[in-house]
Amino acid sequence: MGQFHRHSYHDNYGPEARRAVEAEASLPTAKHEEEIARGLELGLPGADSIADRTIPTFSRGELPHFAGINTFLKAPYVEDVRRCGEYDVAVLGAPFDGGTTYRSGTRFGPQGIRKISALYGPYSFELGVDLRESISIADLGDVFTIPGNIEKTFDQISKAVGHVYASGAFPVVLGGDHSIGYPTTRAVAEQLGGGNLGIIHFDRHVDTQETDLDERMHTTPWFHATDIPNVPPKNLVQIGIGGWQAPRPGVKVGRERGTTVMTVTDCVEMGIEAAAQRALDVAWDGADAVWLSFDVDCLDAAFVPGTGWPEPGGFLPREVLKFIQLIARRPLAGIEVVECSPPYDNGEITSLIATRVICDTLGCLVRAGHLPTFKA
Ligand SMILES: [Mn+2]
Repeated sequence: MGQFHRHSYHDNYGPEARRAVEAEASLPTAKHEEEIARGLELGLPGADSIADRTIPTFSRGELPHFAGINTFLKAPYVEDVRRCGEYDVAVLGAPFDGGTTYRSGTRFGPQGIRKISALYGPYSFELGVDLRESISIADLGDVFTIPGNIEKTFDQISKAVGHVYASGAFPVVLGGDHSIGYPTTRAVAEQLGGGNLGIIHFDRHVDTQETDLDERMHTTPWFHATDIPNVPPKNLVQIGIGGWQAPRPGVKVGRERGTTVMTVTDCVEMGIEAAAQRALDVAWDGADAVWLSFDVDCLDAAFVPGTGWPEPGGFLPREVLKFIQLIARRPLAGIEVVECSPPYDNGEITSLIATRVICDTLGCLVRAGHLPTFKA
């Protein structure tokens, strides 16, 4: 070790790369080795001609990335949802697009996100985190949504998210259109013993009107969420709002209720660091927990063709990823990623950014020591 390694660390990398390379050296490999042993046991040792004896006959686990069954990050499919509390993180799909008011297709969001998530391993270079070594992830499959009945679907989603949250597993909800933001936050709010829930909401759209087309739709979740006594509008921070798709009734409600709105220009001009701090200050002001609701359309339309209401002028991917790193300095109650519509996607790019946002959120929470959460 000694001189040679220290020399290579200190002289050959940019500052972030150096931290990343140093972090990697301290990551364990125990879970990876367990996965290989499990693969060889369940999938049989590879054929005699395979020189690498870690390769099984049947693909089990991460490799090859194009093989296997599409759960999120190839996490185990946990069919018995009563067992979700045995895991640190539980992924659940909410395949519902009955709240969409233009393009549909987000009922296929969970499938699209799971499919492209196979591209990812559990390790992030810059974050210096290996999810496989740090946390256990279960994929619970999807909530049984009711096409054409938004209210019954809300009840199903609330029951599912409430079950996961109560189990102690960190909920990751794969949308679905943004109408699901109401039942997800309703479920968490019910379990805070009267304590307040804050919401950090990334979107180009305010989604705060009472009804749209005479019903509760994907344009209305935060009106109804902030009607819940312990989800006060003063703890709702809306990031990236702007463009030609913001209905005036929603703007009026936000003005009356005092939600915090930051446009893309606000965030870029004050700097992502200051904007993220403002978001944390607002969401956590007197709150016991904070939910992250991420609409992929907060990104510029160029990056998210597969979404219901694409709008130019949004964030760059690196801006939202920076935001997430900063927000995850504080714990989260859970995350939903919504409005990913694979039928309109190109090259799975929208599903990929949805996957990336989830993985970065988990990685940052691990790095900050907020995952795994303590379980009694
Ligand atoms: Mn939106």
